[in-house]
Amino acid sequence: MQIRNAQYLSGCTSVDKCPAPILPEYAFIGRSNVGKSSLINMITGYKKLAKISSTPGKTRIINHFLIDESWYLVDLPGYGFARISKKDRLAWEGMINEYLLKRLNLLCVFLLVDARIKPQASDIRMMDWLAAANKPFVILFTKTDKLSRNELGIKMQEYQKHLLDEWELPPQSIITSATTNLGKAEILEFIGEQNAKYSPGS
Ligand SMILES: Nc1nc2c(ncn2[C@@H]2O[C@H](COP(=O)(O)OP(=O)(O)O)[C@@H](O)[C@H]2O)c(=O)[nH]1
Ligand SMILES: [Mg+2]
Repeated sequence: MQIRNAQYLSGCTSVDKCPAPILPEYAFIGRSNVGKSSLINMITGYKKLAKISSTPGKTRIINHFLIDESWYLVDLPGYGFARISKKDRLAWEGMINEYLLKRLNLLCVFLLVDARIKPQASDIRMMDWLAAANKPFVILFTKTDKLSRNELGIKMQEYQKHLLDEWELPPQSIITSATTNLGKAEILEFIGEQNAKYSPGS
């Protein structure tokens, strides 16, 4: 699949204010700075679609993009701030959990994980939560251009080993780089397959 057109649709502060749930939807979630906006720009081919910032912001907004008038991409606010207050963290969790549970057209969550670092408790917690909520998800390993081939192999093996401690069948994953376009075809093929299976109300 190829994307021909992508446009910013809306930013909402709660699931009830999101666009009508009439098209298949895919959400990008992950720790702040993991590369969500960069990856959205990479797969759409629009360099400035999702705002990229190297300083993590605190805005809690669910950003919708309309792709080829036929499906939605969603950029969710990041988690894992070291210095976030408990109140802010709970507000984030409440909003995200509600979105993930109530958004029935959400076909799959892409959980972005920095390929360079060891498994983070916040990411593992998110995977556990998604599994418990029965929400399909795919791990996207990001920033792999910053690793040598050899380092990447080692990191991926370590991560899979960690996942295998908990999962009989580890979650599906795709290796990506927003810099080199690695993983673009695979992500778009995956979305294309899901879109083809989608029928509203099912
Ligand atoms: N080298 C490299 N840098 C990346 C990649 N993806 C994101 N970055 C950088 O990481 C920082 C955070 O990216 P951003 O997309 O804003 O992350 P977000 O907070 O998850 O939306 C920015 O400085 C990006 O340029 C990647 O694949 N390779
Ligand atoms: Mg971002």
